[in-house]
Amino acid sequence: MTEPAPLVVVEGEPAGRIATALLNRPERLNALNGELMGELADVLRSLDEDGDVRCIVLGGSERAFAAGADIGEMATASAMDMYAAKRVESWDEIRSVRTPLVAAVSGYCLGGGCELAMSCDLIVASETAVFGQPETGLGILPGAGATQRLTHAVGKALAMDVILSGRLLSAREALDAGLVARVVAREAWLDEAKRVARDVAAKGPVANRLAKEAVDRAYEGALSLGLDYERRVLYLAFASEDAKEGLNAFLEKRPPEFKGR
Ligand code: DAK
Repeated sequence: MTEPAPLVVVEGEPAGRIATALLNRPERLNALNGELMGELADVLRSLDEDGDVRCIVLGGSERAFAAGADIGEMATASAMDMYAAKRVESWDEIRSVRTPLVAAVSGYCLGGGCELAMSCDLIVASETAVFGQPETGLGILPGAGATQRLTHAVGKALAMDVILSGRLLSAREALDAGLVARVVAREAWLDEAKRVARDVAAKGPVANRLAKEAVDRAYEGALSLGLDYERRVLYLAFASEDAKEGLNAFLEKRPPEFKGR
């Protein structure tokens, strides 16, 4: 019997120092189900514990970094299921990785996918990248940091536009707004992210880990409170009829009919 393909493919480099983790669920545009998130948290934890790895690149495929959390999985979840879900722990583990993380983003980077990219320390984006938080179109709201991290990155006006209206941002718009560090040619998305990672890895590893912590402290106090609040209101949204309608409408490939309850 053949082994199932890993949901996260890890590649090292002969010279050590950087490692690349690529999401590998192409038939679902890397939608983040519980299994993939668990595997990702395990991979990142073991790379974080590997003293030779000084920078990690996290990427998807050329078509999609990730099109969000898995809608099929969420469609059947109650508010209590969400509250109890183990997948929340995977997000927390990713947040606690101390090794610098570079997100290599090509194609769709939506919902939980955009939140995953924002959980990294910097984003290198292909000119094809599309960023967005489509959750409210599904009757739910971002639950893995976008209400806080996107707002910090791009400011209230644009964050409200993206979250409330579903506006998508091109790579250039994301660069101009401060969400993305660099935009590169379509074919260079992964190579350029690795090049940045090698630059990071050439610096003092202790200094870099401490600098990462210090930069995060620029807004960490408010961030923790905000993330906690966001997660709780997401659970509340899952108790609404609108959430059931929005998630099922996506799966049934039809526009949602929200009733506001
Ligand atoms: N989940 C599940 N399946 C997905 C998916 C997703 N997010 N995105 C795409 N797919 C599936 C499609 O259903 C399709 O499956 P088949 O029809 O082939 O069976 C396949 O992937 C290819 O997608 P499309 O056929 O739709 O491809 P297109 O090029 O036409 O369109 C698209 C690409 C990205 C515009 C479209 O697929 C799309 O709109 N996808 C959904 C994007 C979205 O709404 N994302 C936000 C999801 S909500 C939490 C943390 C985080 C979250 C929640 C909780 N906790 C810590 C509690 C996050 C929530 C979200 O991300």
